[in-house]
Amino acid sequence: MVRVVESRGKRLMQLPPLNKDALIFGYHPDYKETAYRTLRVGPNKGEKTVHELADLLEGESPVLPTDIPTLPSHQVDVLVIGGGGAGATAALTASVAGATVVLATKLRLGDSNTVMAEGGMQVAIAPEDSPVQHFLDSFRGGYKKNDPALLKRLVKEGPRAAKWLMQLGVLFDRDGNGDVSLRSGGGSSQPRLLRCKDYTGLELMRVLKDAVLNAKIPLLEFSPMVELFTDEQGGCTGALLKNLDTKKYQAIQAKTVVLATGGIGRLHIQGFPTSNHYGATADGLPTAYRAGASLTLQDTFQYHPTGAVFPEPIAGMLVTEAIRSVGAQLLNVQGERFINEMETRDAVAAAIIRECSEGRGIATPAGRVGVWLDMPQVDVIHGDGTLAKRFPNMVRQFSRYKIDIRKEPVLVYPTLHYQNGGIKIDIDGESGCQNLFVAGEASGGIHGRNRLMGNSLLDIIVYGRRSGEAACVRAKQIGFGSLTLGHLEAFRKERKMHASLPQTVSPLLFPDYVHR
Ligand code: MEZ
Repeated sequence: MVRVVESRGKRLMQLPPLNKDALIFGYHPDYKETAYRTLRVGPNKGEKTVHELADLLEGESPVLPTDIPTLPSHQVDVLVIGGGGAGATAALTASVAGATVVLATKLRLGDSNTVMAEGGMQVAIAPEDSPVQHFLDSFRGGYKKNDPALLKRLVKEGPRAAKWLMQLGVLFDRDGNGDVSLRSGGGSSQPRLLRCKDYTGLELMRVLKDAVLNAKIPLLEFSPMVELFTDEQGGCTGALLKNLDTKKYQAIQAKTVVLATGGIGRLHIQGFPTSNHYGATADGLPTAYRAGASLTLQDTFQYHPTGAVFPEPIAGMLVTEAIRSVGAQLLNVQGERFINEMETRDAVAAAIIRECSEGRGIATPAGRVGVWLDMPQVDVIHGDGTLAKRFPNMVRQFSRYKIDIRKEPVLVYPTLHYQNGGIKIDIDGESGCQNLFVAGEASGGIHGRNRLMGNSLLDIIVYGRRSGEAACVRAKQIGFGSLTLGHLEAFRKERKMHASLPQTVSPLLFPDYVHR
């Protein structure tokens, strides 16, 4: 720590030359071959993903034909599954468009990764910016593997999405003139992050939750989806939920379903800690997969460069990129900078892993390793009080462990933050299984192989709205389908053709910390 303090003010702005390809292929976890295997069953058979996800996709359903109740408890136009930002947005939009809606969620409305999003939401609204520029930055950041049609809608509808949120009551930070103020994010050519200090997602969810409650959308909380229903044509017709209190199954018949079950962090891929919510166990992926929806970019994950590694109780907790965007620097044990802190996340994460694996990291008492993030540098650059004013959440989170980030650097290491891929969708959010729409982190294709900061809060709003709207329109055109599990029978038959498939039961619903 002494080296960090001593080097402040005389740190070279000149960084070692960056060979980005060598850095990423050499050190980013996405390129660790032993972490991957080829899928043997389902729509993506023959393609690779990490073992932890493959275990779920190739796993067994908990549901037996005798588990299906004879009658559905609800019949609705649109069933939304997931109580985070994407689910709430889809439910609100479908309801305003005239659909009858039920929102079912594993935990409570709002319990999700959305509330943990800190740094902001990207929207191209500055006079010198444009959706085209936003597209180009995101496409470059995603290694041009983004689905261009999906990305185009994301950036184009950004300003409208932000306006919708403001009309609902979201209080974005403003500058001295009362205009919304914008900050820069890694890999972006323009400042375009709308934010609410460093608890942007919490503020969004506060407002969305209120709106869902005010709209009196029926809620089924503590009721995770364990299987989707399909009809004879293979289209989605509803879902089977499990009441966590009574352990009883409940069938919901719906003309359309919007899946917004969120991310994957709690699978702790490759043993990484995570910034994700307790419920982030990828439940939508195996269930949609069994129902015939294919995945895309299922081999790429985002390891946010700066997760806390000390103290142990907060290992994995997000330390927002926004702190780096205003000057906090990364330093190895020698007190040397080793990467431009505003490089894309995959490069910064790979550089930290390289420093640590080559002996230039700092060990924690619990046996982890990390590098320094010099947060006091922010107050040195912008004046005392900046950290407290702009990052109250960060100051408070660390002060609970008697660490004053205004005075001392903290130790960080990459934390599993986001699944870049997910269920393949079209521009209305519809998956390969007809009448099954997907919004938010469970979907894939928008972000390519590396999502830019702030594009996920935008994604949940833009695609929450698009899928909610499209699900309502479709529901008005069709009738109810039968509630069968024909797809599951077919999947089970396919499984039987392989002797050594995992015995994992999926969806997982909760992280398996006992065995870990
Ligand atoms: O979009 C994100 O992942 C984000 C804003 C994270 C952060 O660093 O705050």
